[in-house]
Amino acid sequence: MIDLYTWGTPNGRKISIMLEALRLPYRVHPINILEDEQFAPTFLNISPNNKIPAIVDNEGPNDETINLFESGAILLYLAEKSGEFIPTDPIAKLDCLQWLMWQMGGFGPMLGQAHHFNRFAKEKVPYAQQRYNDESQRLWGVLNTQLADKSFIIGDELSIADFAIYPWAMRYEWQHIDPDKFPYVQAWITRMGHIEFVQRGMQVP
Ligand SMILES: N[C@@H](CCC(=O)N[C@@H](CS)C(=O)NCC(=O)O)C(=O)O
Repeated sequence: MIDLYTWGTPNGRKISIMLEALRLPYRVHPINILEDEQFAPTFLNISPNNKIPAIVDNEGPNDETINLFESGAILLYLAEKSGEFIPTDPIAKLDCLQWLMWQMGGFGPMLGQAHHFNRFAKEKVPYAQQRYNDESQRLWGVLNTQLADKSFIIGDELSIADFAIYPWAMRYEWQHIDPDKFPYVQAWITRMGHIEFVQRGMQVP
């Protein structure tokens, strides 16, 4: 059984989408980051960077219980454990990994900063808003180009790259993004939104 420590944020939902997709039994442990529960010592034992998501799998490699944090590492772990949502062909696999890393290094952190300065900053900082809104526009443009001739991020097959990117794209209003200006992303969002396990994963916790 997998224990998922999460909250209703894009990074958390990457993992609930994956677990729903794999039809694996899992228990959800909400960590209310608005109440600083991510700093509780019991949680820090699992996620030393005090952030969700994290998992505990009592059927890990070598039959050991493993704790895992960082959503990209968790997605990769679950993909390799199940053999699903990651290509076996080495070149296609690299493509999947580069888009996963693109999300982990850019489409998450930069959009996260846009969320912060557009919605949560205690004072208005126009320079920061401009910087991160411009970067969000640029990243959405990159994604739009990638999706111009594909159903999913790396082609015809769904992969962990889709699961990593989708929950962030769904927060477009917080990024001051008009999805109509990115028609290929918009079409992919619609496609993803019709998948039942994606819908379920987006409701967790
Ligand atoms: N690179 C990390 C980022 C995780 C992250 O930023 N989690 C946020 C919620 S989306 C969090 O737990 N924030 C609490 C805090 O910063 O104290 C991952 O992808 O897992």
